Amino acid sequence: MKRRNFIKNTAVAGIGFAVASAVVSCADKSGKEQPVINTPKASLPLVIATWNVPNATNKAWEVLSTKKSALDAVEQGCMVEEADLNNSSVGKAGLPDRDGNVTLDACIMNAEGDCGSVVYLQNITHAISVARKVMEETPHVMLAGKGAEQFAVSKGFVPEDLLTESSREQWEAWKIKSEYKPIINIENHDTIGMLAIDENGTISGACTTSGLAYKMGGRVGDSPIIGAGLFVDNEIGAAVATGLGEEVVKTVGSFLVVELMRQGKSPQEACEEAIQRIVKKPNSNYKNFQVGYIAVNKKGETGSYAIHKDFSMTKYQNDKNENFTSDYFIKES
Ligand code: SD4
Repeated sequence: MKRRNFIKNTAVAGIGFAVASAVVSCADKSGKEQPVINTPKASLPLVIATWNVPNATNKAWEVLSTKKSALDAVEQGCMVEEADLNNSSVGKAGLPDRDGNVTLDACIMNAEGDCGSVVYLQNITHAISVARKVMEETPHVMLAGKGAEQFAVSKGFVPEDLLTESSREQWEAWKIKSEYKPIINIENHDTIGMLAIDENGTISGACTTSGLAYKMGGRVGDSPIIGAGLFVDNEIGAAVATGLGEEVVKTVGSFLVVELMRQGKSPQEACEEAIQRIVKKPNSNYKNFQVGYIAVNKKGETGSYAIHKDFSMTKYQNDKNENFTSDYFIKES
């Protein structure tokens, strides 16, 4: 299936929240038809996630349909990708750093503005659930490395080897040249960032990743950093990032998207401006890396935008689970 076209995934019927919305496309400056995510008549609840992750949004929707919270929905949705051995950038089977260690970053944020995060977590698949425990059961916001792992074990998480045979083989092959180059898009799914709004308009968000493949040992990206990889403000909306974390951190990207929405921009406009901030920086080397944002506002309108083509957003709304190719900055590519 070509991701440049709208991709329709599993439409799951039967879990009903009624309403209507519309998806439109429009022409860009060159006159080419471009997909744009737009929901003039937004409806709640809804779930959006970075990349093509229908199983994850399906799970989150299922959780919302049992009247559980948006926080439960994003946690359980992210867990699906963390456990998926075909996703090489999240949880178990995530590609390792250059020393062969799989190290996970994750964060979660609720409607009250509480948050929890783990960085450089090893040997525990469900980093997002550990992040939630940090938020709910410690006086802290962030736990790192061994301390995070010990905390997880103390809460009943069972340590396991996250480096699968396939990841090990890919790492061994990479070591032959040991060329470090961020991969622009990993086919179809990648770091998962998920935002959900329940029927009452309560927003939560989560983000989980194994970070950049073959990163330096000890490297931490944007995904566990509140304000960079994820930000939720229940009065305004929420945003989450994917791509080269260093660039997201430097512009405090997700916080920026939410603040732009506070100033009156739509989620789509806010995502576009946050990408512009990155590409317009002096000496920005943006042709060589990808960053993508997705966002939702309090009304349930959504947006997504990236530097390069082939970024996408999965949205579950109105009983439909769909994947939409995002609009992007570099039109000539
Ligand atoms: C990071 N933002 O560690 C993550 C990686 C990512 O799609 O999102 N890849 O920088």
